[in-house]
Amino acid sequence: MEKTFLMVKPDGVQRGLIGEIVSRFENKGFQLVGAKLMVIPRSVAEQHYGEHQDKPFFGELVDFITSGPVFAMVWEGEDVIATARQMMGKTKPAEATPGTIRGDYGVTVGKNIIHGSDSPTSAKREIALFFDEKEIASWEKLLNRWVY
Ligand code: DAT
Ligand code: MG
Repeated sequence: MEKTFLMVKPDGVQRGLIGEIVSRFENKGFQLVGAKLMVIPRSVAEQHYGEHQDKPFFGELVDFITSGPVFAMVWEGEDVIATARQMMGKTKPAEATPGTIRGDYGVTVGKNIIHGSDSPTSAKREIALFFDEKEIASWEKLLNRWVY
């Protein structure tokens, strides 16, 4: 089954949105297989956002994502990578549809609440960057029988 890396960013943690965000993915029918509250080391943040290292906002982005705890998660499900991106909404909250996480809770691009992997390749890379294999639980969710 497909896995993706999702993360409530420091603004979402500070605003008390962890529970709301976890609920949305649970209610959708996806399965949580890993989660932890952590402060991201700067070197890990620079690797995580490596594709943006030449962008003018890179320094600010790394400062922000390391500024306080994030809630890092691994979720599993059919087409979870693309579907989670849909549920997050567009990068700029002003362009994100109401009903999406960024559309409902974000105002500015710099504080857009949630990160999610954008492809199978980045999901694999990001899960490995944030989680040890032993931190990922393989479990049978009985409700899956009513989802699939
Ligand atoms: P996403 O988080 O939707 O995958 P991205 O990978 O293009 O978006 O950018 C990563 C983060 O960088 C994004 O969530 C917020 C920040 N960011 C993107 N574009 C920005 C911009 N023009 N100004 C400031 N921050 C930006
Ligand atoms: Mg991205």
